[in-house]
Amino acid sequence: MITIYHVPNSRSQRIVWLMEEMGEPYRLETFGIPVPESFLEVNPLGSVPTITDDDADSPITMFESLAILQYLTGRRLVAKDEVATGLTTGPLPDPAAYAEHLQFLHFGEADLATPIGTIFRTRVFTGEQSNNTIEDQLGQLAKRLGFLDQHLSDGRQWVTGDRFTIADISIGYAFLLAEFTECEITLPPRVESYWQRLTARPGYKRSVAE
Ligand SMILES: N[C@@H](CCC(=O)N[C@@H](CS)C(=O)NCC(=O)O)C(=O)O
Repeated sequence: MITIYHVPNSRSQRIVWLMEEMGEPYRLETFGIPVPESFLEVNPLGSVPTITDDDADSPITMFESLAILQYLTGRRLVAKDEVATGLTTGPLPDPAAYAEHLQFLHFGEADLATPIGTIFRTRVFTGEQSNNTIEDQLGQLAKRLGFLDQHLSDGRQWVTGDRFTIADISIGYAFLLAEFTECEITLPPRVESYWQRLTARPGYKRSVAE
């Protein structure tokens, strides 16, 4: 069984969402930030998400949300599970599709969630509501959202085409984080519609109800 160490609205939301999409049972250990001292025995960094997998030959503990998304789908891909196969993209038979998948999977964290998180942390931990770094990060976010809007202009439903994948979970979480942290970004129209499609998914709804 997979155990997810979970702080609601944090990046562990990505993992709960994936498990709901896959329909795989999981166990939640839910807490808040600052994380409890006992959690440092599981992950000395104290960061969420962290998962443990006690179904593996020897127990596995891992952190980093996108790596976990890849692990949880990857291990079922190896087992030829159809649902997980639909949610991810491997290197064969189409390297171009694999490259696009990996690019947008990481775009969700590196290009979207990280600057949003940095703005939030700056405001909470330094008390500064506006400074040159925050302005710069907001400018970067506007540029990246504009790019995403353009990317969606061919009418695709999901970021890599007609198939919903973990890249959509990665990006979708960034919008949830923006809402939760009240980051003053405006989603361009096609990105806004994409966000509506994401939040309409039963798997998303179940994950935020947890
Ligand atoms: N890149 C990491 C970021 C992990 C991260 O920063 N998590 C935050 C919550 S969203 C956290 O654990 N904060 C608690 C802390 O740093 O003490 C990932 O995607 O998992």
